Amino acid sequence: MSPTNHDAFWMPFTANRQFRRTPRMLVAADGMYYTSEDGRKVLDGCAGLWCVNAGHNRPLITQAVQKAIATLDFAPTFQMGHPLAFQAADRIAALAPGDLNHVFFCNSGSEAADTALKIAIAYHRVRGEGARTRLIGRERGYHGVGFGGISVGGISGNRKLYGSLLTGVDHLPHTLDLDRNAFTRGLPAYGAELADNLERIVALHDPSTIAAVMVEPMAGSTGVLPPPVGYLKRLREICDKYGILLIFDEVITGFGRMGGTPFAAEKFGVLPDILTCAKGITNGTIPMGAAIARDHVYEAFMNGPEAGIELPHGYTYSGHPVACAAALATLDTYAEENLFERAGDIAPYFEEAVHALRGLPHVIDIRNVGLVAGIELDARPAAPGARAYEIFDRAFHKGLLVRYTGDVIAISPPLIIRKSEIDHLFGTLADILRAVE
Ligand code: PXG
Ligand code: PLP
Repeated sequence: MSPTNHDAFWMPFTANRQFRRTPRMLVAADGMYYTSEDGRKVLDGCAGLWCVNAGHNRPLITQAVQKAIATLDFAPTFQMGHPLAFQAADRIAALAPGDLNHVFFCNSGSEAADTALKIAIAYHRVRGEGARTRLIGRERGYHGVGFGGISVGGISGNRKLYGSLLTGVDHLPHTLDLDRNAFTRGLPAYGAELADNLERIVALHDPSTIAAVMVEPMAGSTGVLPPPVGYLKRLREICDKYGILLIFDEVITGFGRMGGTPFAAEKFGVLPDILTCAKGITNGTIPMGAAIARDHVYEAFMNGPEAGIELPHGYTYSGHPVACAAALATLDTYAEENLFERAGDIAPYFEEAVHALRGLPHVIDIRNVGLVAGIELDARPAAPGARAYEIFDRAFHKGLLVRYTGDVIAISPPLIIRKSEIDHLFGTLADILRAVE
């Protein structure tokens, strides 16, 4: 049943008036496909919004959610507990690398980002280094839409309407370098030295004032920027040298997206002090996010009086029973089907397929890692993003859902995608690239 009134829902990150003229409506989903309102099958080329990593309508998850909501619809987690929250935290901690053992639940990637930033500042304060309050992000970084996330984030369009933001924030340069790295397969060879800008920022502000550096191991939302070889290791070294916490925002990169490992941290061999995740944590079914802290971070808080609340922070729905049930069943689904390994195994085929678009009209770069690809187009004069929007819209009407951001088409399918579906996905895109002006 189609709503006739499109005015009441103020749509997020959407051109609301443009949408109302040409609504694109989804009404059902199963496996690799959505069903549109007019009854067409639409291949999901972006796992919803980078979150449905196991594909749609997975029975284990659906049943777990149904059972949970009928058993314990809600339970507070402030000064109370329920078993599913402890079980889910335990499973997530076991999946996370190294001693990332302590899971703070929230409801989205944005809340996870703000939670991690607050933990980082508070961590220094409880250790007697209260002057460490500055946060370092990166140009083009995306950490959601809370005030912390947009301040540390580096997407000007998401910042400029919102006043002075957080103070005491600085930014590393982004790592996109088309001159040296265009059409790289996997991690770009050039750019590790960009991490050395952290030395300069540290020198400018003095290390004693800096709490944390937060980056996406692979910047997703801004248009798929895999990290240059050696870049993340260099960031880790500089953070260690100056006692700065390193936060990886793995909201997109988590849960197998990079192929082969649960998190990018392992894939790239760098352990952050805090790791944030969301999206794939419940396969997109129920809102959930988490900030996961290493032992030394958590333990720094566990020293005051035992009756004192160590971290005055939390959300009504932190560790919501239905979300925890969804998370547990999601992790079971990933494990039963070896989906992280599967993503790693099929990634070379996916890489070939996306790089076959090289040479088509408008394509100025192709970037990929794991089951993510970004296809960068030259912008139409005086109309940035217009060509990518047109491709996105045409794709939808041809039965393919992709994301676009600026003039980058982003592809991040569910990890269950088959070779024939990869062929169809990029074949459709190739046809559209040949057809658009
Ligand atoms: N951090 C990162 C790295 C993200 O990618 C968030 C935080 C925020 O998560 P929530 O759950 O608050 O949205 C994200 C979210 C896109 C797109 O295609 C990307 C995201 C969300 C919606 C669209 O550009 N990333
Ligand atoms: N605003 C008011 C008036 C509240 O009472 C609360 C929580 O009790 C919140 C905001 C925060 O809501 P949440 O815990 O869902 O983030």
